[in-house]
Amino acid sequence: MERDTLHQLLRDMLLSRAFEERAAEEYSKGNIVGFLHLYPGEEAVGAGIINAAGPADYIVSGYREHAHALIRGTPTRNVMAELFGRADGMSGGMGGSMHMFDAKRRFMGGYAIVGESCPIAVGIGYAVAMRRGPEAVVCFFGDGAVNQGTFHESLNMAALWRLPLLFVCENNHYAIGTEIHRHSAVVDVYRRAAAYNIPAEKIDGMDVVKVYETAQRALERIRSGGGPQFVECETYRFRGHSMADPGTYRPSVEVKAHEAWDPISSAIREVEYRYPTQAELAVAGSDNIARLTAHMVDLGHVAEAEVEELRKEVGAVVEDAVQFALQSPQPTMEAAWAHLNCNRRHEALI
Ligand SMILES: Cc1ncc(C[n+]2csc(CCOP(=O)(O)OP(=O)(O)O)c2C)c(N)n1
Ligand SMILES: [Mg+2]
Repeated sequence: MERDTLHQLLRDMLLSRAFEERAAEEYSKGNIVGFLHLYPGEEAVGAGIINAAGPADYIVSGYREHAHALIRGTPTRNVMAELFGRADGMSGGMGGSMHMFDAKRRFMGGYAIVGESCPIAVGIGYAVAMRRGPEAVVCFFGDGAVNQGTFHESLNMAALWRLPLLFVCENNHYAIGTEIHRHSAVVDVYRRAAAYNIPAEKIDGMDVVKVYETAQRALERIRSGGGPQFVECETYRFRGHSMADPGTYRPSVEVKAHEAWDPISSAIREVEYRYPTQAELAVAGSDNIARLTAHMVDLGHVAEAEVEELRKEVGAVVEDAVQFALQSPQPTMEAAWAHLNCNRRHEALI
């Protein structure tokens, strides 16, 4: 893989991580309110897939989309300002965390409803097909979405009409606190695509190189008229769920099942609720950023010192974004009206 591509992937992942960790901090200060779904641990999926897509392709995301927007190229300042609900936010401060939108970069949202990205992506794919355009549509969703009716209807229509869609499941094995084997009768998500005749594969979503190369191949097939493709990326998120087990040699499902029977550790968990430290995460070894860095150091593409520089650089970008967001004005009531498309004057609509 090209050195520049690897550097881009690493920078995107570091920026996403720094952004999200800072967002958590700003949330606890009260600068961000409402829901805030963060992405640490899953960066390899967003970075690999979105970098493989071309600038004309459309990206449809869910409610965990800040990093997707950043990787797509939306300025950090505008993403942060949106989290702060300010007028300079990418949705004018009207959307907040779950409703980011950047039409210029064909970043088509930001949706709060589980499974909502699928029919939206089908609609965009249908429009592309009707115009006989060369674009592809990337549709992100979580493992929790695959039990929604919208997911199945969307896969069926996409396959039936051979739409240029890349379905990307970010499978972190949990839908909120529910492990996949408790919410899905089929735990190998990619196998569901077979019911709709869509070529599908499951890959290691912690390996950004693998994600990037798989997405590139899938997008090539889509562009050459192969119809929709499906990629399941197995990943793990460090925030939002207890990252109880650093022992990557055991499947976490197995470890959790055993822990559930340990009355002492469950009692401790009741009183001690905290996120793992950076040192604990480093021991866990599954950090996608550490893996990419090691790969690049091995190839002689980057030196440890450069990575440190990069960390500082993205840290400064995020700091600048926070200051920008703090100074950005609150949106006005007029702006709220301007964005409201409802039947305000009771016109006859048909
Ligand atoms: C239709 C619908 N049902 C329930 C919810 C509440 N909800 C929000 S996130 C979530 C879990 C989704 O899990 P997954 O798709 O695996 O995404 P992850 O949070 O793991 O990234 C649920 C049930 C919702 N937003 N929409
Ligand atoms: Mg999930």
